[in-house]
Amino acid sequence: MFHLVKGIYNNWNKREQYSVLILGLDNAGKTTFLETLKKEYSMNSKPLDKITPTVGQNVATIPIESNRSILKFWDVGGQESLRSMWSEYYSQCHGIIFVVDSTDRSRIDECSETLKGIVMDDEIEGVPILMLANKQDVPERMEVQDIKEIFNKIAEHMSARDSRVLPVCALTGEGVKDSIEWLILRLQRNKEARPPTYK
Ligand code: G3D
Repeated sequence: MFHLVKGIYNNWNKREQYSVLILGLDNAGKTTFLETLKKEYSMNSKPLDKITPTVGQNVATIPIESNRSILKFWDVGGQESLRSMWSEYYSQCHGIIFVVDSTDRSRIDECSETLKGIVMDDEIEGVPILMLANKQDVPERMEVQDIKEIFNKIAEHMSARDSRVLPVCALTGEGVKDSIEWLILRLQRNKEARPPTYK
């Protein structure tokens, strides 16, 4: 009887878990974005001036929809030496956030080549991709429209799937929650194509 009740309780209590990769070149603001996200969802976060370059991985689990679902974010580091490891995470991921440093004109080609490498990988077929034009607080930034143009060229290589470019400022949090809300909707819509795991 105990096992039956426990089984029913576990089944009733199981939560959908979506894994989201946070990718982008080093210094794009991935870790800052993740820490700000944790703060926005009332979780413990590091002070933003204490962030150091990601060498291993930063992982954060954020409950959403009154705890009925979980988003698990993986910030796996963007230095060139670490990028070859990204593909190891592709088969398990339900969504990708690609963070762009809108102030770094000198690396925009490298950024676009890196993104192209991601979208061409068969393992992420159908996975929604959210591209964040970060550091929009800096006056010398590239405009979102210019970044969209770069992204649209890459989108030609993608099969039909959800993708969007949104402006954010990870440092102040502007646009951060809106961007996640966009992603949550797509993850849920994509549920049948790529089922969530259960916890
Ligand atoms: P990464 O994890 O992608 O490597 P970080 O990037 O999160 O470590 O951020 C790299 C630098 O960019 C940090 O500055 C961080 O404060 C800054 N940064 C991140 N997001 C924003 C933003 O929205 N606006 C501005 N102005 N700066 C941002 P430092 O000086 O610590 O290297």
